[in-house]
This record gives sequence, structure tokens and C-alpha cells, in this order.
Amino acid sequence: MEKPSTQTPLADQPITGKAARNQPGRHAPGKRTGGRLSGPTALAALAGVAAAAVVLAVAELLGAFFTARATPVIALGSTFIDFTPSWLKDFAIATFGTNDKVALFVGMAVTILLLACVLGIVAYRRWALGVAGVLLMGAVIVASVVTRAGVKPLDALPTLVGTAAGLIALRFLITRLWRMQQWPDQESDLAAKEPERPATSRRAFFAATGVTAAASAIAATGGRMLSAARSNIAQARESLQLPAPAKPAAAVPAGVQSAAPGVTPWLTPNNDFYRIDTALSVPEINVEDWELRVHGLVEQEVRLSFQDLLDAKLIESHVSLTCVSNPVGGNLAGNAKWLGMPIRDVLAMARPTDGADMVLSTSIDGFSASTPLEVLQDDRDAMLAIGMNGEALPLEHGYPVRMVVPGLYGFVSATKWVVDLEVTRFADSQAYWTQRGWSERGPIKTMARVEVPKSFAKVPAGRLAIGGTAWAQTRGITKVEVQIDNGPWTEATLADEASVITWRQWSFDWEATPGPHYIKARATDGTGEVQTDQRADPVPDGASGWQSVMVTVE
Ligand SMILES: Nc1nc2c(c(=O)[nH]1)N[C@H]1C(S)=C(S)[C@@H](COP(=O)(O)O)O[C@H]1N2
Ligand SMILES: [Mo]
Repeated sequence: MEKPSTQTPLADQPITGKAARNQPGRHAPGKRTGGRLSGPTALAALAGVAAAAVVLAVAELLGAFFTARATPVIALGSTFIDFTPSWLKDFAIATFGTNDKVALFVGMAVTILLLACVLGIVAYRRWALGVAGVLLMGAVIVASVVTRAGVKPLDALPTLVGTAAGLIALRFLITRLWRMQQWPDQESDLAAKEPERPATSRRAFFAATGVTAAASAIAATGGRMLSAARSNIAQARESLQLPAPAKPAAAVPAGVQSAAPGVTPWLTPNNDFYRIDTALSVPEINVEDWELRVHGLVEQEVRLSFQDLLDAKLIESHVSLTCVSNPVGGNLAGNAKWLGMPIRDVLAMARPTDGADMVLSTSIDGFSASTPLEVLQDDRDAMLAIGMNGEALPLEHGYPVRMVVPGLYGFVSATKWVVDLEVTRFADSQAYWTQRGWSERGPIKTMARVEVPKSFAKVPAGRLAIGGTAWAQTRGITKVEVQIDNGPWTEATLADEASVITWRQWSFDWEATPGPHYIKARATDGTGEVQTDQRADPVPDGASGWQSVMVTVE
């Protein structure tokens, strides 16, 4: 680093503002800030404050993506409250009343400010000691963060990164102070030879401090706004109690999982569920604010609150979702247990009029999907879902309410963060993706996916379990066949079927012989139709064709 060798502890050599001001022509005439304010000690304290601002701002910004109560200020404040002796707490409440939290934050701000000043001065005089001080502070914050209830160790990350950033900022600013100090503070030959003069380095220091402070302010404000939005919703979601369904999900047979090791779990955990949407940032919706408007070609316009949903006769059902953009063999599909209100019940309240053939569902962020009216009225359990695998919908999957419609690709049915249902006609209205060249309807195409072995895998010769997942929602899967190279199509073993609206897994035992081989799979749906080998791109209404996996047997 660029710490100058001529650096001497400030105390030993007080070339402070006073000496500087005695230099003729050094400063603009007139009143310089009264005395010591521009002296190195004050500047070092200022550097400390700026560095502390960096620590908090970076942690605040990153903290928006972690547990909200794990940001340094909140965690320290909570820890402080936890450790406050009751007499002090009582005193604070008696003195400040409902402003006790404000008082706490003012107290914390003053404490942090003073500590930052001290650390800045210490770092200026003894860098190593300053570093030790900053690290100690970082450790105290981390300890306060990770001991909060329900906070994960990973939540310490914003503080760790913030502390590192603060150290870098401190070094950056203190280095500029050292540069000022390096100058004999007299007009000298040396000064003339060097490019940087004291006044220049003082300016450089203030500029650096200003930039640091401004960047911190921006980061902190951004972080607060972000986390305010995120954390409230995330916490509300976590504390949401889902009602029991009036009609529970049908029992899942024991043998739904493929016998081949390595095939995806039959039930997709929420965290592994594919996510597709147009939202740059996940919409944040308060359940108190949420309302669904059902209108258009209806006899009775209906407005539903979230409470109305909670009070409704809910159903629970396993449904496999699929994205129209999923390529042959792709991963944009998942299977979950959904809890929600049947959309046919909602439509029954609104009473669509003759001529209506479509429901245009719109999300709070402007996405829309066109779903055939009859699909939402038949018995396939299309629903306004509020629960996914026993939890409230994850924010990314549509919290608080989304549509789930068995048998249709997501782009024409699965509107997340849904707030509006317009009963209309395909002839009159177009949905988001239809306007962009995709189909107006999207029944899911029959698909068999080979999951093990992986494409281009090298496998040992001998018995090998091939396996995967197939789907044809609402028709069901009745057969999966496997073809090795150009051999005969041979039936695979189907795992148990939960229902025709969930995917179905399969396995196939293969005696692998050395050399390169191609494995193909195709499914037959409940109508007896064999999956087409006709290759089609996802645009405009879904990919088709047989997947072919190349493996090398050794
Ligand atoms: N609001 C909104 N809902 C949406 C989308 C979107 O972009 N915005 N995308 C749809 C598409 S294309 C699919 S495949 C599914 C995906 O749902 P998931 O992210 O929960 O898997 O959501 C559908 N619902
Ligand atoms: Mo999709």
C-alpha cells in the first residue's frame, strides 16, 4: 500500500492547521474554519465517520436481500434492547414514552458517531490498531446479528462485507491524510518537485470524503427502501396462517417416485421450483391491500379480498406446472401441492354472460394471460392459489395469490400476483405474450424427459437404470417407451400415477455395452396418442419432439 515512509504520528509533529495557516498565500484570505476543525485529528475523525457510514450503508444495501432484522443497526438495536437492564428500559419508556425507539436510535447514532471518530483517529496514528478496532466492531455486530432469533449464519454476510468495505474506505481516506502529513508544510524545494501540494491533497481528501459520504447515503437510502418493501412482505408471508382445505388433496400413492436413482423428486420443493416471469423485481403486495376484481362480460361484478379467500371453501390439489418455453428435455416444469379457491366458484358468483369465452387475468405488474372460460369452469380444479406445498406462496411464485390451471402452459394460465379477472372473448382481447407473437391458447404437449443418465455422460458397462419424468396434464401418461440407438421401442416401467394433472415418472433397466449410444424416450397420453417426433420450437405454443441423450459406455 501507499503508506508513506515519512509518516510520523501526528502527536509527535503537530503540523496542524495553525502552521498551515501561517503559510503566506497558502489559503484563500478570510476566515478559515475556526482553528482545529481542519486539523489532521479532526480530519481523521471525519474519515472514521465516513468509513462507518460505508460499513452501515453497504450492510444496509446487502441486508435487503437477507433477513431484515439482521442488518447492523436493527440487530444492534434489538440486542441492546434485549440486554437493557429493566430499570433503564423503564426509565426510557417513562421518559420518552412511545418515542423510546427514536431515543434508542438517537442514542445509537451518537454512540456510533463517537466510536467512529475514535477509530478514525486511532487508524490515522496507528493503522494496525485502527484495523483491530474496526474488526472488533465488526465482530461485535456479527455476534449481535447471528444471535438474533430465527437469523441464519449467512445473515452475517452483509455485515462482513460492510466491514471489509469500511476498512477499504478508511484506508483510502487515511492514506490521503498521510499524504498531507508527508509535506513539510513549508514552501520547500521538495514540494516544488512533487506533483501534489498540500492544498491539493487536502482538497483530494475532502473530495474523497464527500464522495464516500454521498455514496454511503445513496446506498443506505436504497437499502432501506428495498428492505422496507421486502422485509414487511416477507414477514407477513411467514406469519400467514393458511386455513385447512374443505377438500384435501387426494392421497399420493407410495410409488410415485421413479425407481432410477437421480431422477428429480416427484414433489418439487418450493426452493427448487422453476421461476419464470417478467418481473424485474418481485412485486410486494400486502394482503390487506390485495383485491381481486372480476368484471367484464358478467352479470355481477365481484370484488374479493384476501379474507374472502381465507373464508372460502378451499381445495388442495397436486398440479404440475409447465412453461411453454421449456425445450425438449428442459427443466421448466415443477410439481407442487396447491391450496386455493376454485375459480369456478368465483365465476359462479360473477355469472359470465353468453358469448364470453375467455378470462384475461392480469397481475399487479401488468402481465396478463388468456385462459379459455370453460377450462376455468370445468372440474379440473383451476384455482386462485394461496398455498404451495403447505406454505403461503413464496414471493417469487406469486404471493399472495396466483392462478393455477391444470393442463395449460403458465403463460396462458398461471398468473402470479393476480389482481384482475376480466371475462371477455378471444376475439376482443389479447394477453401479454400473445401480443408478442405467442399463441393465444396453450394446452400442454405430451412430453417424456430423460433425466438419468445425463447427456454426454460417461457410464460404466453393465446394468444401468435410465429414468425420467413424463407429463400430459389432464390426459395423463399411460406409457413411456425407450429406444436405444435404432433398436426397438421398449416399454419403460411407470411409477405410480397420482392423477392426470401431475407428471408421472418412469424407469428403464438397460444392459449397457461399451461404445457411444443414443437413448430416446417417448410418452403416450391417456387418449392413446403417442408423443409426436415432429420437432417444434417453443414459439408459439410449446416445443415438441423426442429427446435424445448421448452417452458413452466405457
Ligand atoms: N405476473 C406474472 N405471472 C406469470 C408470469 C409473469 O411473467 N408474470 N409468467 C407465467 C409463466 S410464462 C409461467 S411458465 C409461470 C411460471 O410460474 P412459476 O414461476 O411459479 O414457476 O408463471 C406465469 N405467471
Ligand atoms: Mo412460461
